[in-house]
Amino acid sequence: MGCSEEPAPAAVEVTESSAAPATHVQTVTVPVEGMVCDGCAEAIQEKLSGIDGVKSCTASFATTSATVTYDPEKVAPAALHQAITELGYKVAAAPSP
Ligand SMILES: [Cu+2]
Repeated sequence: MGCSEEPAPAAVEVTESSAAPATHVQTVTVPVEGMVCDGCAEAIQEKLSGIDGVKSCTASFATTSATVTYDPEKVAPAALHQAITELGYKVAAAPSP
């Protein structure tokens, strides 16, 4: 009896999905050989960014690598490697699947 201090029910929190809806992307960092300046990195970056399925690409001469965020349903890592090779650079090591 007396006063039952029932805690007020917490307001129902609407959980907003913070993640992007149903987009599966993967990020891979590809070590690139043959870059000699920042321009090389830019060229790689532009080339890879232009590939269908690639969401974004950041190539860096400082780290001699290209970090690519892509949709694996649209583009395979092999295609990324090929694009780099077409530009005259080498993929230092193919990441194991
Ligand atoms: Cu260069």
